[in-house]
Amino acid sequence: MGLALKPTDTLIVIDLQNDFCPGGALAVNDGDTIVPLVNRLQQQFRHVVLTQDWHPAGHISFASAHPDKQPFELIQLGYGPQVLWPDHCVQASTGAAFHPGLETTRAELMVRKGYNPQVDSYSAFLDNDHATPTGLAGALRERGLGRLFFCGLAYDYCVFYSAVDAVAQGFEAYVIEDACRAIDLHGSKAAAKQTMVELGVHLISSDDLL
Ligand code: VGL
Ligand code: ZN
Repeated sequence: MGLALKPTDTLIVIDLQNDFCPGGALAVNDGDTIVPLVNRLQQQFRHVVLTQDWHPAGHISFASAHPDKQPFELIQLGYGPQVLWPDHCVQASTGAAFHPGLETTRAELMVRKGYNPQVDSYSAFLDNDHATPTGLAGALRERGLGRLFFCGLAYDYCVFYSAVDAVAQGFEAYVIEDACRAIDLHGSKAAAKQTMVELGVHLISSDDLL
């Protein structure tokens, strides 16, 4: 407790999918352990949005799509730097499905991203070209939804970029840190945290809400 929630506050659960959980293609350490907490958090909110990383086979973010490249290498693409990942969250695969323990009933909106074969999309709002919107900002505004609370996977990639873009779009953004887990590649977890603080993202604990 501590933070009183308003009726328009919205919980956005980022990419809580099999491939980001232990046993998955791009497993985040302990990624599955947040599922019960995320389910409890959902009960506190009138509005819940789920996002889903949703790549076509051969996606440009896959190392396998680039000759001589290995997963976790950084390359330059037309739209900027891109980490190359193992093949993950291929559309309609088991890996792309939500973790089976995730409560999905109350989600009023599910946003899929990363479906353009040529452009990756970490953020729930904008593709990595920083130009193509997913439509989420407009959907939230049309519904009159206000403060955005983020949880899910991965803290230092899709949660981070979503929270930063939320602020850029004029939303008040909160990241529920203990309801996230990080990939932590080359110090990305600490860097993400520092940038979020600098840009005015509120970093909170689930204790503030439960
Ligand atoms: C993600 C890397 C690649 C994420 C998605 O959900 O954080 N990370 N695709
Ligand atoms: Zn991805």
